[in-house]
Amino acid sequence: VSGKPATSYDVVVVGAGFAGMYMLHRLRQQGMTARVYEQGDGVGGTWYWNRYPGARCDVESMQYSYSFSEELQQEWDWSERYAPQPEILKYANHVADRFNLRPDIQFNTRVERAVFDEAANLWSVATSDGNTVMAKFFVLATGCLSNAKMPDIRGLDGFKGKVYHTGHWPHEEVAFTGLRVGVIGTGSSAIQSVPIIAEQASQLTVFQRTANFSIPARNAELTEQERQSFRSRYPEIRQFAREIARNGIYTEMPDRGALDDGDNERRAKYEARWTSGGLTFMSVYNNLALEQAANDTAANFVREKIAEIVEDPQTAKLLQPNNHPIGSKRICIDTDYFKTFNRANVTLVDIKSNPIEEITENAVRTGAKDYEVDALVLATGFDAMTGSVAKIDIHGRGGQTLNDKWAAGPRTYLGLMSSGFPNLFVITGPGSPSVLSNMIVSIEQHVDWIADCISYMRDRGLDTMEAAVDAEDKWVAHVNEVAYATLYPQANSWYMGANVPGKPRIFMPYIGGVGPYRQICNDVAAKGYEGFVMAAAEQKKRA
Ligand code: NA7
Repeated sequence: VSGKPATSYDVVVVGAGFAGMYMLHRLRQQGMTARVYEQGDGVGGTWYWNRYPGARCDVESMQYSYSFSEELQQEWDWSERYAPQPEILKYANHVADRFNLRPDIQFNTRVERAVFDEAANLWSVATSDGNTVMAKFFVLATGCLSNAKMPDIRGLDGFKGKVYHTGHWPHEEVAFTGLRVGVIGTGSSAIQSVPIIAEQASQLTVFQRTANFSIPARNAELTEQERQSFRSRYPEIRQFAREIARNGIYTEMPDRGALDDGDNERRAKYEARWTSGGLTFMSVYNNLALEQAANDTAANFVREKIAEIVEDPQTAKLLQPNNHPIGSKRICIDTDYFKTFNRANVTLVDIKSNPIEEITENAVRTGAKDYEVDALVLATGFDAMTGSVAKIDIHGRGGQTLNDKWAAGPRTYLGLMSSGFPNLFVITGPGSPSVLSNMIVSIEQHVDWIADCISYMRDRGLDTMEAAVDAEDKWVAHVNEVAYATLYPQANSWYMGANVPGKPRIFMPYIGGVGPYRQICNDVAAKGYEGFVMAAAEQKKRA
């Protein structure tokens, strides 16, 4: 390759999930050249990797879908209230074909290193196939829950049976029939997969460190009438999700707090939400995330439900979360999770009071006893929000690495850029609503904002853009302040980085709500990208 000039693009995008695909589409519409690198051999990101049994989105399918194309949203038929992973992946593939995205996506290729060349104002991007390309803009569409976290448990490597991570599930069929299976972790992935694995396995042992709140999903097939009713109201629904809803989901907005109702009325409201199912359980009142006493009413309601469902009182007690406010860890929604523990072949093991000491060749060993298993499912989650960014060796101005800059926690302005790293955008990065929202709503907002910004720069002959240090400092302080006005930081959650040993405890997403956040981003743009420094190269280099 020596002597050959590097290929150059206007934009290099990392990741071909929902963010990367829409980013590519927007850039091409603007007549820009873009190259997307994707480590998987297909599109879909999180929905490409998370193929575990029972994987489905907990945002309803009619809302967990792109809104940028009217034809697409009118023509695509979602089959169920919550789309199962294979259907979401099919949708992602449909989008890739419909908008002819594949020619600009290079699959099976990781971006390993990116260095900002200060003389040329270009990013030099090195990929796992040994190539290096140049790009004016570098966009990380790497996803927030994409870097599967293996637990650091002694002996795991020596286990003789099969080991699966929910976030990195094999593409071929996995059969647990007749096997003794151990599931480690009780987050959303476990809560979705445990009821299904229990039906297949001869014996299922679930190792729980922290009990989680979960609400029935009440999944069902969508009728054509339901789909049509949604479609005909799409303009209103999408606008609400973008501009008004706090989490990007169309739902009734609560007008009162939990303690404004009497006991009976409150109970009736919780009961109604429990019966209708889904994430909107938390939006029955407007202060559940803010006031402990209000939160307790919802938490107690769910704890009572668990006690009603689970027959063995000791197991029920263990399944009742008791050390974090409801919602402060991402609330789960399930189909028969708690009921599964009534099955004779399912056992719950409390590894909080009795931690796993090691994994032997054929068992999970706690201080109390060995639990023999033939296969292990690690439902241990992700190094969320920053994990996939950190895997890329990114060098900004003065050779500073992003990992060094973020060593004490991510620092961004608006969750979009980090000072010292010109022309580097993060889609749904830390400091934006991201994982606290319907991801597709947040993805579309960021992609549109970034695409508009790039076109603004092109129109004005500007070469670089970066976050100003003071704007970034203020934003980081604001993100923190808003978070600490809520109950969220009380939980050892992945929002806080608390699930990764050694990761700094910082509340990473912006909790101010997607509507207000969008307004802030729009205002910043309207004021000529206030808080960002934009410049034209003073001297254009001679060829
Ligand atoms: P989560 O929600 O991070 O859950 C991971 C679970 O694994 C959780 O119960 C953890 O307990 C447990 N865990 C993690 N590491 C260990 C070790 N080392 N030992 C024992 N138990 C461990 O990941 P999910 O994949 O379920 O869901 C992620 C998101 O995807 C979800 O919120 C939805 O938005 C979709 P802990 O709570 O840390 O004590």
